[in-house]
Amino acid sequence: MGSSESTPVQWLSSPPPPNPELDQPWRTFDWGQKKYLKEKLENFSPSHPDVKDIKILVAGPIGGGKSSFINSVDSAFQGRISSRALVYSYASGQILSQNLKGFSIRSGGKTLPFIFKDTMGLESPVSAGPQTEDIINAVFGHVKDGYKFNEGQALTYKDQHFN
Ligand SMILES: Nc1nc2c(ncn2[C@@H]2O[C@H](COP(=O)(O)OP(=O)(O)OP(=O)(O)O)[C@@H](O)[C@H]2O)c(=O)[nH]1
Ligand SMILES: [Mg+2]
Repeated sequence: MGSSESTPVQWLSSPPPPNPELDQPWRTFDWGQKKYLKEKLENFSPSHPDVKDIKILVAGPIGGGKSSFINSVDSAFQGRISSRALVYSYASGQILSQNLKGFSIRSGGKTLPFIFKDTMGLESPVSAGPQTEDIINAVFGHVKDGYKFNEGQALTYKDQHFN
C-alpha cells in the first residue's frame, strides 16, 4: 500500500456481501426533515468568537465510503451531484485518497463553517503504527492540508507539513 501502483486489498476488487444485520433499519428517520436540517446548518455558527470553523476529520477503513460521504454532504447543499472528493474506483482498482485534504461546503453564496478533512483509509496492521499517530496529530490540528500520508513513517514536528 502507499502508492497508486500498489495492489489494492483483495476485498476491494470484489465487494463483500452485505451483512444481514443491515436488512433492517437501525433507527427510524424522518426524511421530511431535510429542508429543516439544511437551514439549521446554513444558519449555524460556532459560539466561540475565536473559532471560525469546525473541522470534521473523516477517518475509517480503506474503501469505507469516507470520500463518498463528503460528496454526499456537498451534493445535498449544491442540489446536484458533487464529486470533488475522489472516490475509489473498482474499475481502475486505485485507492485515491492518500493526502489529508480539506473540503469546505458552500451554500447560498456563503461558505459554511464546516471543513471536512478527508484522510487516507486505515488498514490493519499498518493502522496500528504510523497511521494512528498521523490521525492523532490530525485531530490536534498538527497536520497541514495536502500532507501525503506515509505508512512507513509518522509525521514528526520537524516535517514541513507539521503545524
Ligand atoms: N453500496 C455502497 N457503496 C458505497 C457507499 N459509499 C461509498 N461506496 C462505494 O465504495 C467505494 C469506496 O468509496 P470511497 O468513498 O472512495 O471510500 P473511501 O473511504 O474514501 O476510500 P479510501 O480513500 O480509499 O480509503 C466506491 O466504489 C463507492 O462508490 C455506500 O453508502 N453504499
Ligand atoms: Mg477516500
